[in-house]
Amino acid sequence: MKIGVYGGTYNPPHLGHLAAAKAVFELLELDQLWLIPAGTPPHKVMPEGSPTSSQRLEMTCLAAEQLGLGEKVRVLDLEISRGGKSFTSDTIAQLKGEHPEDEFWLLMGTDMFMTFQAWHAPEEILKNCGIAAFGRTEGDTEELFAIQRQFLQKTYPDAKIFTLTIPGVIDISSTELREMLQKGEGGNLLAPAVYGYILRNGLYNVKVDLKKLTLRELRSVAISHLKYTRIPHVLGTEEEAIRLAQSYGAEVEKIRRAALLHDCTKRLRLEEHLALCEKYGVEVDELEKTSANLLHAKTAAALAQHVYGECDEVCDAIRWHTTGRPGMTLMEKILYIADYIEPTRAFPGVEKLRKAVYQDLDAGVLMGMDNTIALMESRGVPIHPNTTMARDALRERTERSRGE
Ligand code: DGI
Ligand code: FE
Ligand code: FE
Repeated sequence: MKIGVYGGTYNPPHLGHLAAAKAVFELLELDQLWLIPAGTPPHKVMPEGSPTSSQRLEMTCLAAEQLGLGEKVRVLDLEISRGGKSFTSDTIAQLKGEHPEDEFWLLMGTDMFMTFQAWHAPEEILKNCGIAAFGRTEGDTEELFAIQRQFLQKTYPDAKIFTLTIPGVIDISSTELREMLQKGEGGNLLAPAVYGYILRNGLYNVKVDLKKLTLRELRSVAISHLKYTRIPHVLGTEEEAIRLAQSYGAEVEKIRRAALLHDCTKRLRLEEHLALCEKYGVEVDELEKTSANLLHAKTAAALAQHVYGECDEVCDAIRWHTTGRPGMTLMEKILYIADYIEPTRAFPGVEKLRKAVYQDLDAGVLMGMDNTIALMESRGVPIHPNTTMARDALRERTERSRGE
């Protein structure tokens, strides 16, 4: 296997890292890309607002997911868990020792490449891997690269060196970026999930009140809670909910906020849901105790209320988005069904359901509930009483209005 290794402090990981990683991955036709956040020297005093090592690790994981390479990209904690500052030569030697059959390529930006001979044990590094240097700015010309490449090639005759300029790559200095973040700028230089994570944890002294986030900020924060594969679903739900709110006269801003947060705890395990319920005093019945699927609606509503300060209407829409309940409000119905028919959903009958929803909301929601119940029955999943009661109440209501 051909494996690219890209180390850095990732403080924070930004779009420059991602663009470079992606370009090298493709140009070198790598099979794997391993991102390795560096450890920090134990004696070094970090400026206020600095992320901890594990927060840098988490941000790097969020950023890595945005590459869309799935299992082909991994984030390794070996330098962070080793503690203190690591020499690249040790890291590479360790990786090569563990994976002797694989071919390693060390990714680095221009500044690192230009001073490579001054690193600790460069010959040791070159014994175990090739180096892939990329120009990060328009100014890093191939000419400059060539001189250094020739020098290294002469000094280390067996070295494998590959240089590439990545056209249009965004040049971002982490130092400047941190200063920008402090001033409330720079969010556009980060993957939304990473920016959301920074806001959520108040890193780099960003001063935001989580209870007063703008819709844009809330979107980033919401995305930072999600697994990469769920992002299109949540953005699709927002889109569908806007359309439905416009058709049926609901408050667009509120339904958008509800849609963005509706699955924000979907990533959690059952124990984590139960811990959140305990923390926020959420009552849990016997069936819910066994089902993360049922609990995610309640824990997401709890975060919406207690962490993000959302109003009752928004929280209720989130709370009832999985089961529904008797006497659902317009907002609750819209979120329930937007979740079901949003553009990325593809199941037999979805087109018919979409049509029905835009013709008559109640009839559409009822159809959705009937489908869900039938599907769960066929799979032997225990149905929550709220689900059944919600369906019965809506059925009665639609039958009554038909009879009139
Ligand atoms: O979170 P999503 O996947 O976007 O959708 P959702 O919140 O509507 O549903 C999540 C899961 O919950 C889905 O697999 C179906 C399941 N579910 C819905 N109603 C009930 C239920 N599971 C049980 N056990 N009982 C229910 O009444
Ligand atoms: Fe859900
Ligand atoms: Fe959902």
